[in-house]
Amino acid sequence: MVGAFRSVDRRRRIGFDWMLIAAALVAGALLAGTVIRSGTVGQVAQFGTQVGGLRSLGPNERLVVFEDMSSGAGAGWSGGRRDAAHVGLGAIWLADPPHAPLTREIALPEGTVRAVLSLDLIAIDAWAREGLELRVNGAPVLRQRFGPDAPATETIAAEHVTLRGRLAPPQALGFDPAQAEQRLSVAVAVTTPGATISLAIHPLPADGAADGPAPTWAVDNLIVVAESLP
Ligand SMILES: [Ca+2]
Repeated sequence: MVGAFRSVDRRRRIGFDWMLIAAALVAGALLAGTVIRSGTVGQVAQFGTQVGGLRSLGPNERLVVFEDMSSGAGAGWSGGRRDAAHVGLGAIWLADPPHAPLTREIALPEGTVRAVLSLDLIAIDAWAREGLELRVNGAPVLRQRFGPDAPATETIAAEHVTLRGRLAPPQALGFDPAQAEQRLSVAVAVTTPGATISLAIHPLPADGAADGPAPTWAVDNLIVVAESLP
């Protein structure tokens, strides 16, 4: 986490407790890919302030989780393991075994009125319309299928939840040189979240298929920002 964000120069006349998070994964304005949104344009404000492509923290916002897996983080997940063996993918949190969901309970500071979670879901190796479902506090909010002819991202309306994301084009990044990885970057804003947020990622079998072995997948760049009232 050290070096991943830095204090803003005070000469900019903003509070010295402001920080910039190196979160191109959240902003990603220059990345090609498919943009996914639920909610209206006006709800963009739900995701906080972006300055020059970086997420900036306001005086009422706190960084609760920042895990790019470059250090030994990730222990909060229900299972899986850190993998840093593939330079193209960097350090990631591998679902292991891949058919098991990954879940995470995230405690929020007292008085949190909104939490913004962001993370990358990475489909590795051969996917043929199998998918991943993201759940927040038990409610499915997004389903993404991967593979050559996978359908568009499916977002599911849930109370107090606004969502956006970006599906990057396939890139061969390491596990199997013959296969391309796919990365979906998701941000979820949750209002009145309570004391904790539960996050779960469930593998989905291909449409119409019985449960079977799941392809390999991973999580990376989990960031949680909590906002309280002034
Ligand atoms: Ca990483």
